[in-house]
Amino acid sequence: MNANSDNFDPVKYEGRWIKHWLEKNIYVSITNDTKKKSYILIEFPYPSGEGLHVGHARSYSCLDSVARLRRMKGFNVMFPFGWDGFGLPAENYAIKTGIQPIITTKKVISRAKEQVLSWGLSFDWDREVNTTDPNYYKWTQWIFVQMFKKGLAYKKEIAVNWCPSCKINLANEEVLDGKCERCGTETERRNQSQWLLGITKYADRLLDDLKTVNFRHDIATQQINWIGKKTGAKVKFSNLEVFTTRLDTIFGVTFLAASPEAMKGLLDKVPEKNRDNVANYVKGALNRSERDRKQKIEKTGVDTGIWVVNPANNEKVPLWVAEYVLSDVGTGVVMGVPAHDERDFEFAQKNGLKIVQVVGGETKKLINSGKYDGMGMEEATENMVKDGIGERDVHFHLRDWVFSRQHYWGEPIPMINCPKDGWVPVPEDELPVTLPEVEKYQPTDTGESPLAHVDSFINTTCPKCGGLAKRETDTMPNWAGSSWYYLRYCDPHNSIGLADKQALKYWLPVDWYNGGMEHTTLHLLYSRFWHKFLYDVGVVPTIEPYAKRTSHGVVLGVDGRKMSKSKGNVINPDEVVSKFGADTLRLYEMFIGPFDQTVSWSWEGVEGVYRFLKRVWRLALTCTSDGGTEIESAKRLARLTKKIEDDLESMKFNTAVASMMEFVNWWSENPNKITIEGVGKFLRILAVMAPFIAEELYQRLGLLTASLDSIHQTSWPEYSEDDLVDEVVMVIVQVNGKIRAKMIESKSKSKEDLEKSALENENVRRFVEGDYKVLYVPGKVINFITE
Ligand code: ANZ
Repeated sequence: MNANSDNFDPVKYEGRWIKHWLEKNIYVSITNDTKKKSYILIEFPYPSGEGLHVGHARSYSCLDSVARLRRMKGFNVMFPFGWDGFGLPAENYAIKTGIQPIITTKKVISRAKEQVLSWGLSFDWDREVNTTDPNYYKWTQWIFVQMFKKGLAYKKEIAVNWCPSCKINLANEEVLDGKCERCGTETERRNQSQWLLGITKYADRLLDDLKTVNFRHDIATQQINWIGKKTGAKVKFSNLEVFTTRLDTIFGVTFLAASPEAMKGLLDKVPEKNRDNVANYVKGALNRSERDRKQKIEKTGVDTGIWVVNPANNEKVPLWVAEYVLSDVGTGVVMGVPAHDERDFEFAQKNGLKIVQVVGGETKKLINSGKYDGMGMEEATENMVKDGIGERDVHFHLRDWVFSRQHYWGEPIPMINCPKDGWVPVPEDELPVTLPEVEKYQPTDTGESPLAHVDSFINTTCPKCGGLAKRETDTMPNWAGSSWYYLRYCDPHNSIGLADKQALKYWLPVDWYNGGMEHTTLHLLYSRFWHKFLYDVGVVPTIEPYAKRTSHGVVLGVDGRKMSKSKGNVINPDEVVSKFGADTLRLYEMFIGPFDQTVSWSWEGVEGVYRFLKRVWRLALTCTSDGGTEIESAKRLARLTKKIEDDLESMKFNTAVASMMEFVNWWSENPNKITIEGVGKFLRILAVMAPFIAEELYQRLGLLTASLDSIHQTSWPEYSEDDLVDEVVMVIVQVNGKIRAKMIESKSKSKEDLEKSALENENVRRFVEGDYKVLYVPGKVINFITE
């Protein structure tokens, strides 16, 4: 055997193993297997001209190691992959190259597939899906039709966010600080007739059911805030309704303020002498972007001359129009309580309005409030509602989802507009409505879909009356196909349903879903909504799609800045693979830093990992000890096995790699202490992180049982508990001083790690919502303080 480490040439053997693994089908998952299932999911990529980047490689490699670990531990693991092919990145690439999106998308996907294959990820390619495949989007359209039938899809003229650069209407979730989330251009408001999906009907369930899943704390919090449930009351001042969270302060109302949008509809009620002034103010405000208005520090406004009656004390208060009142919050009209609301205070001060205090300083009891004096906030609200001053009401920040896009590269919305019958869905047996080939797929300046110019597509007959009718020309947003792809993976070739019920029952919910933080209030929320709808119509067996959700941090350039072509700091993963091999790329990206944190690239780090692998290569091939048991190495291997298991399951990929390195350091100092059997164990552990070198060495050393095709079919090394005896302690977990769990943990575990493990416990997490502090008495008690 050649023990020379100079012949360490990963690039040479990696390609061979990729082929071998594909041929031997070693990563396939079988539906309804008797083994316990584990469904591990990473967000499928959208193909853009740039190819996949090191960020993809990082999260994929990390979750791949979990999938591999669980597979070796005897789980029937499904780790699928696919392509989110519709949408802007693909369309923009097609526009740039002047080649039809259907062609560029295929090309880009096949290129990306080569990349993914080269990384040695253990995907089950039999389950590959592609959202642009008519056999796939047939079901995306089918779901839309079901929503329409249940009244959840409806068309309405609304103000939409228009990105003048992408020429696209965006959902609220896609606008960040008034700017397009993709290109950063400031968005404009436009009125347009759009399809909307009634996600708000699911707001309460989307909120409440978060308690049934294990989402990372900040992911759950972001969703809670985005849904933004506010409990309060609605009150009528004359004919004007306001929404308030502080009904108890109603005796302190000194004015009402309407948003410019709400005022627009009230102009005819404005007394003649004020009308021009008010109309001018409204006009000026409506011309400004939402963002400007939200940021505006100065609280401007105009007195409308209208007086309304406060139902609590029958006093008259003036109605103003003011920019700080937002059209999409509550009813668009607020009751101004300057003594107790900061925004109202600024407004009153600037405009010389009265300020009346109605809640006493220290006691926080009501004053100046007639018969309610002396009551606390809750008691006063309760009584005011009883007395009919206002009605309890709930408001959400969440809005219905704008689902129309006037773009070519998306699923056609399967609807037909009949002059007689109105909107009629395309009959299910006529789905899919395939996207026609067109000459011009560029978006138009008018905001009309490119399909609007394709007569052969538009003109059709009404499924109800048979008369002449027109097809909808809008397409779906790029979030459509991804809202249910994890269901299709369960049964990707089904032609009579979106997936077989038994298959869904077996695989759902997804056990672990990892993806970008930026999708928290977009894809993640949307897909939870679709899933709940599909549950209601009896298609899926669970109320939630994902049992667990985690997110990864971003990989920055060596300069610590976001990678971008213009900065010239983009690291191409292909370059790393062709120079060092995929194992180095994978291990380095696991090692680079804590998984959920932002990290910077370092070539020294890459080289360090490469040297580590080279060392493993040399040590394994020069192992001479072939008999007996060596207590020290057995113990070390047992602990390593346990450590890697624990680290991977708790996403500490970096410390997992560090432990491997530590072991190898010891090994190189004690080359005779490890038997060939020990080397085999070590390689089986390494196999989950660096699958190529582990395979190559295992087979070279002749360790593979004849009945198997790969080290990746072997099982995870076993160890005896005796070998582990590291000191353990029992840690008590409290939330606000109440005992919620007890954990047996290694004495050396850090506070941060204990905190994480504690939060993984359902009984602890349930009680920890919002911000919290942690008090830790080492080795004894960990206490979460949430109040
Ligand atoms: C009177 C009041 C008194 C309010 C008080 C608050 C405190 P938050 O506070 O963020 O939970 N509001 C209602 N509609 C609005 C609109 N269209 N634009 C701007 N503000 C609006 O949100 C609820 C409160 O926001 C409501 O309760 C209302 O002011 C204001 F001491 O009513 B409140």
